[in-house]
Amino acid sequence: MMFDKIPNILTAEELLEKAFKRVKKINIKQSGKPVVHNRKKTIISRTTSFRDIIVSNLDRYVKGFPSLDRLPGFYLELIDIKIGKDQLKHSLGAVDWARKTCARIFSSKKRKLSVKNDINTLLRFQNEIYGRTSSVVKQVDKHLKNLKNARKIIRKFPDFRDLPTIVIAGYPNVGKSSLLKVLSNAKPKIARYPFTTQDVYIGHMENKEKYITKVYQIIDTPGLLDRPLEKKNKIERQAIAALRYLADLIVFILDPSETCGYSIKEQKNLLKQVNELFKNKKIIVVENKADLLKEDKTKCLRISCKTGDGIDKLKQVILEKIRS
Ligand SMILES: Nc1nc2c(ncn2[C@@H]2O[C@H](COP(=O)(O)OP(=O)(O)OP(=O)(O)O)[C@@H](O)[C@H]2O)c(=O)[nH]1
Ligand SMILES: [Mg+2]
Repeated sequence: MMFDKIPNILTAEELLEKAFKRVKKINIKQSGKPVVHNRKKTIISRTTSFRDIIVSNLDRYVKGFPSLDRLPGFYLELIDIKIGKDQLKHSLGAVDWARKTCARIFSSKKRKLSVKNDINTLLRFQNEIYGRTSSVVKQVDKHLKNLKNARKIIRKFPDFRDLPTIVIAGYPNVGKSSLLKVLSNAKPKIARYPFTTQDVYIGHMENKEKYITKVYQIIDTPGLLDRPLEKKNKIERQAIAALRYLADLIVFILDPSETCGYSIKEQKNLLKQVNELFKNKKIIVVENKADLLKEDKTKCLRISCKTGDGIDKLKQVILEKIRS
């Protein structure tokens, strides 16, 4: 998974504490050398290690994040929705600035950290480096916290594979997650209220084709409401991003029973919007909850995720259409 590389990120206070704790353990005892010499060596070594710990940690943080310019469109969009692309870039930039500044603070004093100096002079240089470095790290505390939070969010991103992909979409509560469940190995949360699904989820559907088992990726999305793109909230925007960046085929679900809580008119308006937004994508429209309605005047494929009616037929249509 591409996001496993992001290391655990410490706040300014935690990072400084870790560095101070570690350098305190350094005590140089070269036998045959005078005590003063060993004390001086210890001061120099502690200061150098302090710098190394701070700079290498900040460096790991920045490098651990995937390069935003090279990220697949869907992930970039998810980052923008959940974290804010510009905010993340800004925080990465700030932490990188801190790394460079801490390295420079040390280099400017490095030559003075010499055993030729007396202990008090060495201690003064050490304290200057400790003090200035600490203040730089504290200055970017807000950004370290942003990165810590971003890591938490990014690590939960679903792991998409490069497979033929079917995205299920429709109004809230129409049975999108129920369909994912009957078509794939996934076990999504299903409930009687709208907006049960708040993130994009994935499942895999296997199909034996000649002598090989082919795998298809099926994606369940949060419900969409019939309103202009710019009015859609963060949860809906994830569904739009999945349709835009991941879908080779869209399965759009209608609920003519209206037990979802939304009229069929609203649902059809949304279908129109989806058709317009994704003109070049293949789309299958299905009516779910066929067990609740007897009428049969529609041209749509009718299914019931509850009884399983029409599911095999739908699977067949999906496979034909995605291969065409
Ligand atoms: N009677 C009947 N109920 C169904 C059918 N499919 C789903 N349901 C019910 O409809 C409700 C919503 O199902 P979900 O699968 O959670 O719907 P969803 O579209 O994923 O909903 P959100 O994630 O909130 O957008 C649940 O109470 C399901 O049990 C069906 O074919 N027949
Ligand atoms: Mg759902």
